[in-house]
Amino acid sequence: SHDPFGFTGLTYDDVLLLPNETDVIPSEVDTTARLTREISVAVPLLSAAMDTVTEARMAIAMARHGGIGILHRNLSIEAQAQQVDLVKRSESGMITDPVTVGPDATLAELDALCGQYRVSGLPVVDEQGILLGIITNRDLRFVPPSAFAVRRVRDEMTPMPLVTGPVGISREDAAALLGKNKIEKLPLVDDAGRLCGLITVKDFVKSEQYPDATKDGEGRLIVGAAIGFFGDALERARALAEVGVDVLVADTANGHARLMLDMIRTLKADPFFNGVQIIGGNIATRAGAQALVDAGADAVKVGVGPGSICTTRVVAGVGVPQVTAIYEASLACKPAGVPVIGDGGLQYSGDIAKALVAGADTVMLGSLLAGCDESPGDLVFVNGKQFKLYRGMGSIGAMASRGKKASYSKDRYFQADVSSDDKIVPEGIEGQVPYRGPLGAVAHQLIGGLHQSMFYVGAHTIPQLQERGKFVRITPAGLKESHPHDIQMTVEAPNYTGR
Ligand code: RVP
Repeated sequence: SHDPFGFTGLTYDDVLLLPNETDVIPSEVDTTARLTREISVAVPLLSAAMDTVTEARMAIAMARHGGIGILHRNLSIEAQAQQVDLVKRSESGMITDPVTVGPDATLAELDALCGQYRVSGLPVVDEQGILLGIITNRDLRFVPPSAFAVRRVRDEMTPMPLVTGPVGISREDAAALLGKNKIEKLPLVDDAGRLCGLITVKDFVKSEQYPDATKDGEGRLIVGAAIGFFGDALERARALAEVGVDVLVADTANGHARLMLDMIRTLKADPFFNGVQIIGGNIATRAGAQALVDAGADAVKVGVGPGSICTTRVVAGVGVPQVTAIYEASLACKPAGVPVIGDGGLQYSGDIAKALVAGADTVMLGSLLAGCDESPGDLVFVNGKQFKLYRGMGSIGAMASRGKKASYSKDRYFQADVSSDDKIVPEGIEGQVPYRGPLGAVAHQLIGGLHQSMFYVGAHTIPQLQERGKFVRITPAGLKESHPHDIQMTVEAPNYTGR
């Protein structure tokens, strides 16, 4: 007869990877992984779609370091589309649709635009798109700030003739032109003098600085964005696709739901979304993963309740310990060639390799990234130490409408119909994590840890890691032995701050 208690679920702290014969040098491993059916990443990390983790700044940083950021959806459609736009414009081989300014704009308006897009200057065009000149911070250096409200772009810009390039110019020729003329921006114009593109020195420098960056066919950074699965979700998906989103994540706390499967089928059937990869989630069982695979998902995201800020397992008593959940999902995904994303519950760099060996292709991180400079929110000081706020998308703070700002987070927990904030049943909490500095430093430790895992296991690549990696189950005594023990830590390591 059927065993009502099923099988035992294990998580990261229940297992370790066995060391193996190795000829691997940690710095030489290849961590390329499959994010979706069609997109690979140099580094198997995603930043979580949470309003204290991923907005444009984090997404840009994640893509530069070889992973990808998933923009959260606790904001209006317009505001989220704007975030996608910011990432897609942040750097590129050639900007085909550059942000421009008109000659009659005030310098204050110009300044606001430059701030919004984090650029140092803009091409100036008339209403027909004809290039009139260019204006950069070099032109503004001697303009007193008091004059910004009244002086206009046409008075301060460097007017045509400028050094320009033809449409379709090669990367090498563009670099040569920039260098020869000692300029930072090269507008591309057609025969009629219309602005058709822009190439900037910054983009060349960035591609040398970030050789692993995750980029699309046009050299722009790749970005993902979360959408819901009913209501205005389709409208949101369209708006995001229109501004060039690469990956849509149909995101709920229970992805094994009919509305979710319908949503994925709808997106996959609509030719409008041909160029966009669709991720479905979250699930924590083999059957849940199979349902998403059958609906056509390009990747399956796994995790019910492992998140550091999540209370689903105590509020609802539901979930599957994450290593087992990943393994179970992989049983459905592997044969179909659909990548698995292990979402939530990772506390240390060593958990990344454990997730991959269990059957994940990539992992999604919340708490490990929420303390970075690039995550939204300000630093808070507590007893002289620096922290950043981090909250679950199912927390009261994220789900309540509180005054003017609407919350789009409730439907993640199927509570969109709850009309008053005090009727919300939260499935997450609000807290703070230690401040960790720039993502670059954090990512270096996380990826460095993965390199060490691969060295110990004897794997040059992620597929080898998955094939050669074997677990040993441990006891609470083994876990105690694994962490520093019987000593008082006097110096914090950059990758270990205690338990
Ligand atoms: P962690 O990395 O352990 O902080 O977990 C992050 C993940 O937790 C997210 O990617 C998401 O799947 C999940 N999450 C987000 N909000 C909540 C909640 O309020 N319960 N859970």
